[in-house]
Amino acid sequence: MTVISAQPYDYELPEDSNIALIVIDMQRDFMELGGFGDILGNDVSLLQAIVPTLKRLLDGCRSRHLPIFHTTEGHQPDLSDCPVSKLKRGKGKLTIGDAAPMGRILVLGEPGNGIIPELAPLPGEIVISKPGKGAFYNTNLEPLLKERNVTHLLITGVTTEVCVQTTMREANDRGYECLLVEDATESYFPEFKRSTLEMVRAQGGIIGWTATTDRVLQGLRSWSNPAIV
Ligand code: TIU
Repeated sequence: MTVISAQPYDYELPEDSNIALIVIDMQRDFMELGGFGDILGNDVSLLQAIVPTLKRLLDGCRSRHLPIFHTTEGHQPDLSDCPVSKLKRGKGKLTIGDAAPMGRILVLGEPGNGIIPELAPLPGEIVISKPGKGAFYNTNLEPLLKERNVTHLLITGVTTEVCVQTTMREANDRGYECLLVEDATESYFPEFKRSTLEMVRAQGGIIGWTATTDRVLQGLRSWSNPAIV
């Protein structure tokens, strides 16, 4: 049994479990000026703080041979997968699909949709394009996790209370044991991040667990991917 020291209590990885890392939406659209996060009126510089920590976690998970899934939020160029409600939301001057400094906003394949270079996926890591906030909605994430017998998920990325929390709730309802990595997720609103961490682990871990990157890496030292050994 591998144990990660977490809140509200230890997060356990029994012998027959398998754990994967999910990195949500570390794309230029949310991290840089001129992207979707910026046009919604957010201070995108706040999200930069987690990049070195998330890189350290990613490298640690790579060295332990965890399956790694990256996601990006984006839409087909014809926007056929974007609900009108999402297009209209916010009443801003620019919206999804409009031309902006990093290409068309939140459109797949545009420069803004690319994952930031520091966290670029390696060959063999899976990149899921998702049209919604949750990574399970209208994607093939669940069958890919099932193929790999994944039972436990480390959840990271941006933003904590939007795509990260939505994904964690979707995963929790599907039976995955989820741990949100506290210093590998960030929000444009520090109080929303704090609240999300609290609501996830409240009521005996109603949605799952939270722990720091150091604790996760410490726990994973004794972990071997059953598909590798
Ligand atoms: N606006 C905001 O906080 N987030 C998003 O729109 N998407 C993600 O969280 N990825």
